[in-house]
Order: sequence, then structure tokens, then C-alpha cells
Amino acid sequence: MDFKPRGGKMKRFIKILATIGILTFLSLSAQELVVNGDFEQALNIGWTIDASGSYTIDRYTWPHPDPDYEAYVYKMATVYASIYQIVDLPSLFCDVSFSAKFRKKEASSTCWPVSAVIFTYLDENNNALGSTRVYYPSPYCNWQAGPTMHLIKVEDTLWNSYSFNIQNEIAQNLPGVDPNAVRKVKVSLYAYNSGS
Ligand SMILES: [Ca+2]
Repeated sequence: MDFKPRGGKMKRFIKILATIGILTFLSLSAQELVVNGDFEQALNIGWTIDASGSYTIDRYTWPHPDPDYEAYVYKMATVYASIYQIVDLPSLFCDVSFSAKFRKKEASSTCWPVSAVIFTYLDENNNALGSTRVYYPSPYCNWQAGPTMHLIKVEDTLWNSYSFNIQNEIAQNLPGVDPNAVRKVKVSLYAYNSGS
């Protein structure tokens, strides 16, 4: 997925924080499909950084009070910072579960942040077919739900747990996605700022 920033002048720095705790995919056989989904190893194991400008991407133990590591993605000013991993799906009947905490600071109509955990469904050639986005937007965020985008809005800045089954998610919430074409899912931890 590709997001272009809106035009306009940024009046202030905007800080965006997105952190995620454990991230696991479980198939029917309870097989974990995400490499280093608990972030207990260095992030370059399993994960790819896609970011520019001023950002912080790392893993720490402090975001969640448990003793384990969490991944941390922080973006200041345009445009986005993310880590992602493309997961081959043995079938669509995979359960996704993760916990995440989102933060954002300040916003204007020309300079708004959003942080999200994004699941982008890909065909065998890595073309994006649609996405499920757990997101924490500013009031100006222009993301629009539709047949190929299911938005799940986060209402607070607490650690929350999320789970869904990919097959059910596509059938119930993504009528524009052909389930027979989905072969992979790109999991992204994503912090974005529209300002320029
Ligand atoms: Ca921790």
C-alpha cells in the first residue's frame, strides 16, 4: 500500500508512536508463521524496515511492563516509518492475534498523524488486494473504509489485544477481495504523518 502525504505546510513537529507487543499467527495446527513475532530477537531477524526522514525503530522492554521485548516505531514529521514482514499463508484459515499500544501527538488539517498495525492481503506476485487496519487516527485522517479496506478504530492509548481469523475477516469485511487470490499477508507496524 502506498500513501501520499497531503500538501500543506507543517506548522509543528508531530510525534507518532506505535508500539506492538507480541504478534503471532496461529494456524489450525498452532504453527507460528511470523518470524520473531515476539521481538525477542533483533528486529532484523524476520522484519524489514521501510522508513525515511526522522524516526526511531527499535525494540525495548519498557513500553509494556512485562519483562519481554516490544517493538517500537516512532515517526517525527513526514512521511512514515514502518517495519513489515510478508508471511506466506498455508491457508486462509489462520488466526491472527497481537497486542498493541498507539500514541499520537497534535494534528492539524494539513499535518495529521496516524499509527496503525496493517495487514495487507497479497496475491502470489505480491500485489495488494486489500487490507485490515487497526488504526489510531487524528480527527483529520482521511483513510476511508471500503470493499478492500476494513478499518478498526482504536479509541484509547492503552495496551489492547486484537484477534481475527483471516478467512472470516475477508468473507465478512472485505467483499472486494477475492479470497482465492490471497496467498500472503504483509504485516506492518506503521506510523504516518501527512504533513509536508
Ligand atoms: Ca515489556
